[in-house]
Amino acid sequence: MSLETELKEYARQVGFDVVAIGPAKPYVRAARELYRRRKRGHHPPFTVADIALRCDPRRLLPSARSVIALGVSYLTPHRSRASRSGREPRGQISRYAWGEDYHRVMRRRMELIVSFLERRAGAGVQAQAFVDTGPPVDREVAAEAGLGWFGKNACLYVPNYGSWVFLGEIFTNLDLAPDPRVTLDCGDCDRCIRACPTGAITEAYYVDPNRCVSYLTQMPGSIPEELRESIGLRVFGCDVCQDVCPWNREAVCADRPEFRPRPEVGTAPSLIDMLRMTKGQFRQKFGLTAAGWRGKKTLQRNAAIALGNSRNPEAVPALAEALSSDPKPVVRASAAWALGRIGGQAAAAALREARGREADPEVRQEIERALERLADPERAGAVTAASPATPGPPPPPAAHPEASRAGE
Ligand code: B12
Repeated sequence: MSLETELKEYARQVGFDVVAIGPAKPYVRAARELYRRRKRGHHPPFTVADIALRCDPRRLLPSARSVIALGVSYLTPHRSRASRSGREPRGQISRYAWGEDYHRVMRRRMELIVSFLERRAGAGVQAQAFVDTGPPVDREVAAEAGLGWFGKNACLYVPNYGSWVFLGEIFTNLDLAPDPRVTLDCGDCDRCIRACPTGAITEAYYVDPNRCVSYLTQMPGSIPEELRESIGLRVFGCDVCQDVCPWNREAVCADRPEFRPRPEVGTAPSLIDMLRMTKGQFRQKFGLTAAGWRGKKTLQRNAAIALGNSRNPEAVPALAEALSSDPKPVVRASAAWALGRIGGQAAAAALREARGREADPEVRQEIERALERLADPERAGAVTAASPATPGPPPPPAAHPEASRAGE
């Protein structure tokens, strides 16, 4: 059996769904696209700034000859039950953060593959593995190796599995036979572009990261006011552009136990509990998932925004409590915005009370704006709805139930 065949069999044994091999050569398109994005102020967040390093495997492993692209499906049959009404409004967590943190899962499995290569191909094997947080542009590496193809939402689609696939790669000095590229495309479908809640897919294959709801739920600081409403009930990540995709409706449901929703959180956690959670509860609920990496403060900020979007008066006591006593200004500021959005006497009283004692200038400003909105809802409505920075996308296609539920 050839090394390539053995390697692919072994990769499946250790828990990868797809494997493809490509040559270790510079990624010219990715470099061009990264420079284009940088010029427009759309450089992908959370990535290293050195574009040449990202796009040349030999800058990371000088002896690299081949690239092994790996993917594991995270699709499970569960659905998110986010809801705005009732005593416990519930937020939405996107699929990729329901189960065990994929970085840990993939790294463990890639280490096994590196050991396999060392055993099978002998001394002198060099190999370096990356997933997500490393410099390589994972989707470009995967596409060039023949693992899949780009959808217009910029996601990497894998035949049979759709885009619900985590990606990783191993650069190695072994000379391995490359696989053919996948030559599928989206045809004239543009559902993802039309469905994006913030209009972040500004053209096919181009996501403006500053507007992408996934980024908004992970960004540091305050979420720009004109985009808060579009986030709906989402508290971590966003799946709309994948949910509405016809390719994904055909996707095989691998239903891997490690990516099923963890019982501590489920797919739609109580927003009030999230806002009130302690450090220990945060660690226990989110510490082992991909939703935990930005910390407790970020999730609480998002819970406050989602509660505002729920417009559910049941949330007022928890928001008032956060506004009066949360030590983080960004959480207090988001709570003030949410109270202004829910409205009513109790919300107004909490805002007025906080105005008297709040020292942080940003939070004070949020309180003032929320009170103005309550005093003159029409004027406040115009601020968000007609903002030129928010060219509300056309209504999503009726087709997908999850997309509309998420945006509610
Ligand atoms: C930064 C980042 C983000 C940012 C920015 C995303 C972005 N589009 O750049 C934010 C926070 C918004 C984000 C969101 C998400 N992310 Co992210 N993210 C990354 C990260 C760390 C870097 C991405 C990057 O550098 N992009 C650079 C730009 C230039 O690439 P690009 O947008 O994909 O553009 C390519 C295409 O446009 C293509 N292209 C350009 N023109 C043309 C023309 C044609 C005809 C064709 C065919 C292609 C094409 O070339 C470009 C370069 O490859 C990667 C991990 C990594 N190290 O690569 C994960 C990664 C891309 N993310 C991932 C995931 C799961 C997500 C989310 C689905 C999470 C969620 N549910 O909320 C969303 C999806 C949003 C989306 N539609 O892209 C997965 C994607 C898996 C997959 N199958 O696609 C990755 C690969 C992590 C992983 N290892 O699994 N992410």
